[in-house]
Amino acid sequence: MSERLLRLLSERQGEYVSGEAISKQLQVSRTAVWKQIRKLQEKGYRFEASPRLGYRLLEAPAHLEPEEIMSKLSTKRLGRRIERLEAVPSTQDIAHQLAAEGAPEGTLVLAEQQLKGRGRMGRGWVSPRGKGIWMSLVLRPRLALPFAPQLTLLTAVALCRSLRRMSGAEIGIKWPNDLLIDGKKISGILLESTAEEERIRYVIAGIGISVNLEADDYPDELLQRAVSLRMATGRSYDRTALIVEFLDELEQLYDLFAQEGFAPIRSLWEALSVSLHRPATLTTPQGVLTGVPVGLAESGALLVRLGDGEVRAVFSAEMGASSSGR
Ligand code: BTX
Repeated sequence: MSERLLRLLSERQGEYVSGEAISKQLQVSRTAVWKQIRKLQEKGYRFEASPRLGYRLLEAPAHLEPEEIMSKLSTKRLGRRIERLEAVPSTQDIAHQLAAEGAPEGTLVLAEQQLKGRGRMGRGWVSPRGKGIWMSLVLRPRLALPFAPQLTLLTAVALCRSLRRMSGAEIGIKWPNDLLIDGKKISGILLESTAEEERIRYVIAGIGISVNLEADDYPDELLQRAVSLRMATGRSYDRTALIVEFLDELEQLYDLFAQEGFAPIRSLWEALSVSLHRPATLTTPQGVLTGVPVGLAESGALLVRLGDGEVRAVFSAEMGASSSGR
């Protein structure tokens, strides 16, 4: 009920709504409304209450609140269960545990701070308290394991489109999953899959967005390569609004993918990519390749034109120097 109450009051954007109107709309007693208001106040919401006019929402808490996120979402599945934690080693571990216990698709784990946030290949992810979005989402796609990279690309497209809309910044995707502004990383995606006989059981999509970090939140050596939305655009952002925009976008693309396959996602990715049509060095498990990435294969692999004209599909690699630094 507190989710519906919040939705009602925030839709009125600071206007008063009478206690009677609220109790009618939510079909509960006026005492029940008052009790919910008290509960929300304890969580950091500020309301003005007038005996004549009713209630109006003045301010939402600065920390992330599952009810508030859910009250604003338009999704059917993604983010319909949210676990919010203060400080954890990594949201990935919690999401794995919940998924193994049967948590439904769309379950979201959010933390204000990560003490051991992780990137790919054993790298770390800087996750200071209250400044960014550090979250892991449980997905249960009907997909064979070799196609899992398509989901990484799909997530990058959803993240890039939603962050562009909210910030107006020129954000591009560096293959396979980094989001960059002017060559500096603002967001990273880490997909971890669990499979049984080549079929995916579940995927944990870990997403880190450096939202309101300032220069001294990063170790010095990272400042060359990393930037936050706030540092890039000069203003701070409401993290709840960014999460809502991203989950709404992701669910739409995820449904499109289920209905029409990877082709429409591939076109969207190619349009947002900053990795295509410029020479790059790719360090693959099989060795180093130099060539020009020209697009994506149906599988999600990167197509690279080599010096002799051959086009090679690359499934996993570190993309180096020529397009932008890591
Ligand atoms: P990646 O391996 O592509 O990127 C890791 C690299 O990114 C680091 O080595 C460092 O250079 C840089 N980096 C570290 N922290 C930041 C930051 N806050 N902003 C920008 N650049 C940074 C990308 O891995 C995948 C990252 C996923 C992070 C999410 S957060 C929620 C979930 N939980 C968890 O432990 N990981 C995921």
